[in-house]
Amino acid sequence: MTKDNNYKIKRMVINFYLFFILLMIFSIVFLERKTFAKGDLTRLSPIEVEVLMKGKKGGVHYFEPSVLKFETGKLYKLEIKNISDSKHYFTSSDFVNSIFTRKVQVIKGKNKIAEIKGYIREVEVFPKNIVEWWFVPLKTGTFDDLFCKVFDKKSRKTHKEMGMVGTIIIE
Ligand SMILES: [Cu+2]
Repeated sequence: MTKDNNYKIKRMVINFYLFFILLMIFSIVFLERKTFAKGDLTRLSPIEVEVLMKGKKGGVHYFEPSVLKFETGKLYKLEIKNISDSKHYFTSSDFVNSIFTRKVQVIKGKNKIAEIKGYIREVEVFPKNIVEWWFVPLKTGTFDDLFCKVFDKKSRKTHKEMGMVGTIIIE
């Protein structure tokens, strides 16, 4: 009877220590992560923003929405989705001069097929494809120079002339 009780007490003590050790490990990992995110802005989980490239050859071409808003110091994942029948450019030199690009990811279907790192000046997306632009805005401003430079052979105009322009606001 006493042997049995001794054994139970021992087990309880061991369990208590195990629980305590696990708790220590979890708190260390959690605190480490917090410090890490605080120091490295690119390691934050991104805020997802979507912009669609829409239109029809010979008709209209446009960005939806045509106004994009961001805030400095936050990590964004801008999903540029071409859901039209033409290729499109996402070009804004004021924008690229005001951000830090972490990476650009190329998505095919549901799979990520490429990751490009370094300074990015503009992005071209082919029909029915998605490109993700991961960046941290650094400078505030209102930039009216977003446009698409592709030439529409049917209408003999550029997409910009047909309305494919936009504004990027960094607050
Ligand atoms: Cu276009």
